[in-house]
Amino acid sequence: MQKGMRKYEEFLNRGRENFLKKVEDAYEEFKETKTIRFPAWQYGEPKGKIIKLEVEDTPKFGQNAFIELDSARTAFISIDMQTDFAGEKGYVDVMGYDLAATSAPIKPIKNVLDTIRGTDIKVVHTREGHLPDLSDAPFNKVLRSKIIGHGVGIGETPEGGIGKLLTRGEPNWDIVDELYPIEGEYIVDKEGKGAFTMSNIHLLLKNLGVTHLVISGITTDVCVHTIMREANDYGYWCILLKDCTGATDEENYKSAIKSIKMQGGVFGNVSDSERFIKAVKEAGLK
Ligand code: C5J
Repeated sequence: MQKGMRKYEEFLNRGRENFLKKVEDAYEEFKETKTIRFPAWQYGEPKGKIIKLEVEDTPKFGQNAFIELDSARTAFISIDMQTDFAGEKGYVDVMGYDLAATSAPIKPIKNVLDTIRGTDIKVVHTREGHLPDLSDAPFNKVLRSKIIGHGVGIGETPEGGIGKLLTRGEPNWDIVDELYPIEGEYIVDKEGKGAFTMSNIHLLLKNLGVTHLVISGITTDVCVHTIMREANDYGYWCILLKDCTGATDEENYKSAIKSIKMQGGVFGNVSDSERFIKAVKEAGLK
């Protein structure tokens, strides 16, 4: 037995070789085509149309590549596009941040929704918020929100506000009108920044047969990054559309985008709404 190799691992060698052969094949194909092909060996033949999406700074900064998605196994995720994060007298506004940055993604997300609605791409919206009695709200989160909000925190209504901050059922907690879900789309409610440990999203995506996530929403460095990291760990292929996301701080936005691209795509890939819309149209979906 090789030093450092526990005995039981010898049993696994055949699986390892088969798996590495698939990796080798995909690698050879990538070298020739600069494309990460849809892994039909793993998920089965495509059920929808293949979307060939350009992603930037892949595998290295300054290099572009493509990734293939099966439309029928793709979900477009719109994360926390709620008034609390993008509108006046909401949570982010009360904390004193510039709403221009968090509301900027509304238009590009709407452009994507207009393109994909009516296709077989699934649409999932998430909302961050707590039960009205705050029984699911961590004390640390609520206290910190009160401190940064100068006395008005989660569960309380700011002066002139339209409802209690980050509280389920309040008008400010809901998704902004421009991006409001339509029939056939999914809504995931979550208490945390992440969704995979805090909601039914993993089960929902599994039931829908989703393998690839096209991600949008706010804020880039908080909920968007947390969810992207969780999804990536579970093996979903994640692509963030960089103009469809915004943060409360420009430097954090830039760092969040950059960190995704490290290590050849440590948390997935980055593209934008124009490239995605073009790819959807070229796939013959619209
Ligand atoms: C934050 C979020 N920023 N949706 N939540 O607290 O990113």
